[in-house]
Amino acid sequence: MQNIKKTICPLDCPDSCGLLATVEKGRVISLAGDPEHPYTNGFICRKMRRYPERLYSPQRILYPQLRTGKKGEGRFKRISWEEAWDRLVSKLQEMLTKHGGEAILPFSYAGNMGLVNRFAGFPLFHKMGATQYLQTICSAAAGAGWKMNCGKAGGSPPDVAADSSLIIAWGINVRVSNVHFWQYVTKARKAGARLLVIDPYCNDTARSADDYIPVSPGGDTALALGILKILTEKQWLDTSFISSDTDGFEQLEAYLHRTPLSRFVEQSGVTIDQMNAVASLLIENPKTFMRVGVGLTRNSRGGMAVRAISSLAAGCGLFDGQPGRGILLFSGAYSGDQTKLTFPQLAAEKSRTINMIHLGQALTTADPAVKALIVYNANPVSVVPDGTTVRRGLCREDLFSIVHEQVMTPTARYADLLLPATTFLENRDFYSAYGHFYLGIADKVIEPVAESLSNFDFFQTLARNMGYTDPPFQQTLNDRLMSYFTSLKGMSEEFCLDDYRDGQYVASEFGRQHGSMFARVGERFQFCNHSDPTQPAWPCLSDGAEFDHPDLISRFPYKLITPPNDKLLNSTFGEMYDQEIGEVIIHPDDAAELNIHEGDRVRLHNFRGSVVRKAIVSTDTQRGLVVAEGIYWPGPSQNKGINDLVSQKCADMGGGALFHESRVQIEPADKWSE
Ligand SMILES: Nc1nc2c(c(=O)[nH]1)N[C@H]1C(S)=C(S)[C@@H](COP(=O)(O)OP(=O)(O)OC[C@H]3O[C@@H](n4cnc5c(=O)[nH]c(N)nc54)[C@H](O)[C@@H]3O)O[C@H]1N2
Ligand SMILES: Nc1nc2c(c(=O)[nH]1)N[C@H]1C(S)=C(S)[C@@H](COP(=O)(O)OP(=O)(O)OC[C@H]3O[C@@H](n4cnc5c(=O)[nH]c(N)nc54)[C@H](O)[C@@H]3O)O[C@H]1N2
Ligand code: SF4
Ligand SMILES: [Mo]
Repeated sequence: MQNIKKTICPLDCPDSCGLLATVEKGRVISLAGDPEHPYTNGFICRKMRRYPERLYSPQRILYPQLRTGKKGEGRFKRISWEEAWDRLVSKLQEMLTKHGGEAILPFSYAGNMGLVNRFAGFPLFHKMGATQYLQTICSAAAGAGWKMNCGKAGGSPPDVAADSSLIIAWGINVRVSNVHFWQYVTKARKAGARLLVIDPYCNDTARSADDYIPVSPGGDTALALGILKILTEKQWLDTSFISSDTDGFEQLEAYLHRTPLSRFVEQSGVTIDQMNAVASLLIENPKTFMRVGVGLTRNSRGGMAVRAISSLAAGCGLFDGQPGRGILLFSGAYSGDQTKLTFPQLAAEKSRTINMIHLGQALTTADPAVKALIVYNANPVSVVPDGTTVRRGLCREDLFSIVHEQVMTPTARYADLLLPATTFLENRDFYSAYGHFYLGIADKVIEPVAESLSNFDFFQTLARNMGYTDPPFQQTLNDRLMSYFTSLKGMSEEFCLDDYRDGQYVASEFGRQHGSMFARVGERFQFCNHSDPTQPAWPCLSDGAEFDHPDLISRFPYKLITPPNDKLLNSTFGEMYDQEIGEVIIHPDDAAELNIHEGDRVRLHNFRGSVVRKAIVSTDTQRGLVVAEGIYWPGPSQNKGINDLVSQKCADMGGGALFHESRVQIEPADKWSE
């Protein structure tokens, strides 16, 4: 007998799909898109269609395990949960007595976007006085840049794009990382709209676009400001929106006026004709929708790029809420009281803070030293910058690493104590979205596989075993979920909490276009902002940290960016491709100079590390720029990952990472001994 249960995709993807799980004899046999979800519309990506394979994968972690081999070797023996609890409690208590809470470093991100499970460790870590970590790895630079200009205003509903005559995908590979937005692109194009892609390489989306602008990586500020200068000089801007909803335009205008257009052109990497062509498209198409990606912010000018692009959008009045006009970076659909999930009040005093992208540094040089690392919802060995240093840190004999995981990831292989985690199909949670305006609760679809525990059950039990009796540790999952749910603001007027049933999708009031996005939050767009003395007051040009570094340019002549591909979700699903080393796209002229041919194994290297990938020789990339899509697992054979090449330095704002700003040299791999 089969039955179908509703659930929600927990992965870190803007689309947060409504799913239908088909269950037979207690096993999930397939997943499909829910036709009742207004954004999913019955379709899901192929990654998620294959999730049942992951659920029952031979690489699934089924039981608690203790390391028997060397650190990183991935050899373990099974133990019982009783033994695991005993070891955990005695180890943590020893840490607290001997070294204090700051010797404990938690590390988690968004492997599971269910809000209760995502933040489940926070109350215990606050209680223990553990080191706090800044969750900067994804959207911190983008968020900080957006906030500086746009304050509390969120993004436009994605379906507005269906009525646009120009859609701009700016630094986002919609067909790979935001696939459901494509439905609006298709609808708009059927009515004659154009799709313009602005990206350093001709990605899947650009290949299907009407127009493509190959910006220099990190050149978006220059491009946006150059276009804004052209539009200002043509006196084309939306002066009524500028006066009704914005402040500080005169200062930015004065900067644009005194800066020659050639400087913007030069730093953007596009030609003056291309810049003029984009300006003309904006003039011809008042109904423009900008879908802006986080991808363009993963460099040392990333926060500034968001400020410049949103200034261009504001100059064109795209925030005015009129049909077909909009800009979407994050939906910002709801606001809830985060402390109902994290309980910072449990901390007796404020402990030190470490930026999560500095994990390598934290494990090798922090003073006082990190003695215990607790990882859940994340695969830091693969996703964190400077992987070489991270792995060196994890090999420290005096470090105790606890990893709560679903499958045998590169990080799990370094665990001293490895613990089995449920997947979203085995636990209840609450899911919101950052790319659209719906949320919902999904109950478990099947019982936990083997001895796996959800993050919530794991941390609640651990806290109680540690002897903590504070009220948050007595909560059931439903208590915590509902206390957060009832704190939420932003539901549409029709919503009534008492009538809510699992599996229902709740719409945000912001999911409807109604007038200026600033008027509805009672704020104004800030072209100029003096609030942060470390940032220029208005968007302006600056040099890139690694790309424009004079010492590095000659030694490492190629620029490297590392965007997602359609097989992996960050590093999730890596176990399905653990025999693949991944590819790197190289321009034919560069390949000829390097004597590299299609399909060759090539070694990318810099002073941080080296990685082997398979060459794709193609004009999809620019000269001097190589593109390595996908965070493949280092793999037992190579024990390396693409982030070995990436710096621990921060972006210009928010402490974000520089995943798209590394300098490398390239050699045929056979020149090196493996
Ligand atoms: N299939 C798949 N989907 C995903 C993910 C995944 O790994 N795989 N990751 C998920 C997560 S966690 C997130 S945060 C989002 C990521 O979403 P985004 O980062 O918003 O989108 P991406 O498609 O990753 O954007 C990467 C694009 O930005 C481009 N880019 C890089 N540098 C620059 C630049 O300087 N300027 C411009 N204009 N473009 C630049 C890259 O070439 C690439 O085409 O996607 C989510 N969805
Ligand atoms: N080079 C490069 N590096 C990048 C990026 C890039 O574009 N290029 N993108 C960055 C971005 S945008 C992000 S968001 C980060 C993402 O970094 P992470 O959040 O670490 O994401 P994943 O690699 O997907 O790993 C999530 C892990 O959590 C586990 N997991 C899932 N659900 C649960 C659960 O309920 N409990 C427990 N205990 N574990 C669970 C999964 O099995 C998986 O191994 O990576 C960043 N790293
Ligand atoms: S990964 Fe994204 S597109 Fe795929 S099912 Fe999940 S939310 Fe939908
Ligand atoms: Mo992300």
